[in-house]
Amino acid sequence: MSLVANARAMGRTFGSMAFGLGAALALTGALVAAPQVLAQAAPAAAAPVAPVAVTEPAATKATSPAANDNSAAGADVYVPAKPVAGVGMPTARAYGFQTQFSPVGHEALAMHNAILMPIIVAITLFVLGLMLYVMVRFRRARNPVASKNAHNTVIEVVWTLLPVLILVFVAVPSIRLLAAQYKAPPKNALTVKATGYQWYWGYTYSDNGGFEVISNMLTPEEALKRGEPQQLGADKRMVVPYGEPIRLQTTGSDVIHSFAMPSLWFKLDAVPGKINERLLFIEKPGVYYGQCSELCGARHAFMPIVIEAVSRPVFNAWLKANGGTVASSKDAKPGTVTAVASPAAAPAVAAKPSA
Ligand SMILES: [Cu+2]
Repeated sequence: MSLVANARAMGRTFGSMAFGLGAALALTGALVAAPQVLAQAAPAAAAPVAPVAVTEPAATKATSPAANDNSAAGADVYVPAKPVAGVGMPTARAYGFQTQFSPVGHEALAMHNAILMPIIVAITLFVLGLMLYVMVRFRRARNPVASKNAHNTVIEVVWTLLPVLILVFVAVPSIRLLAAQYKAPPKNALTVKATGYQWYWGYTYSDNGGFEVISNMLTPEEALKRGEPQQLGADKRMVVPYGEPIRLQTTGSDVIHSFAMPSLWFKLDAVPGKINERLLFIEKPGVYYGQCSELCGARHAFMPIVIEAVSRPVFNAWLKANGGTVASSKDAKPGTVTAVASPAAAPAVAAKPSA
């Protein structure tokens, strides 16, 4: 076979490869260009086990997370709420982020969906388009004599300045988000300390008598019985009020753990001999699931975190039921979120007490 024929055959091969790449890219682009798909989905990595569907009547499934508001049941009594499938927990076969329930979570998700993803997709498509063009237009068969150009001042200025401008454009909202994530909690915030143990969590209510709630993962059978997602359900929950600032502190008792709640945009290492703290603000009542996110030993994968956000009166009742005290300065502080479910939507009697 002559050299020319060889080059032609190679050109054809490259041509079909380019077509295949283009088709694959078009598909990827279509997928990526749908930010709402991303916004609804949960990270696949955070879903080691498909969550068990809640085996409740349609009333529980169909209602919004606000349906978990116990205060709607009338009396200020804490009854563990049933989780709502797909809310505050990972979803099977999903990708992207979980739906957010905190102000900083909304900001971060918007940063990802409206700024980072479009820029990344545009740059990727642009570079791939350039590569395909060069591969086809300047292949040896079509362009046997290569150009000897070594400099082009205009292009060099453009490809230096453009990336700088893009980075500056991304840096402004990025730094603002970083600052928002580490904003100090206000002085009157409720303090809760999460301690990581090998391999379970303890929640200490420092402002309310200093009692500690020890939380262990449910066995698969028990989780199924209670309608809890497997490997995410725990026997005791960290109960906190919604609609008010919480100073969530983390520490480790033995090794480094990490307190991570994907749907609340909260992740903070729990380090022995040290207290980290961050502001946690939960907008809606509901049950939210997370996991230890720092490899901490043999049972690292089996120390889930369950936060239940309830109204302030129900939280106070829960404190008293657990032998805690109710601080007067923080008593009956009105929540800034006023969403309350209709009484019929709260399945108070259906919930199985775990406290
Ligand atoms: Cu851990």
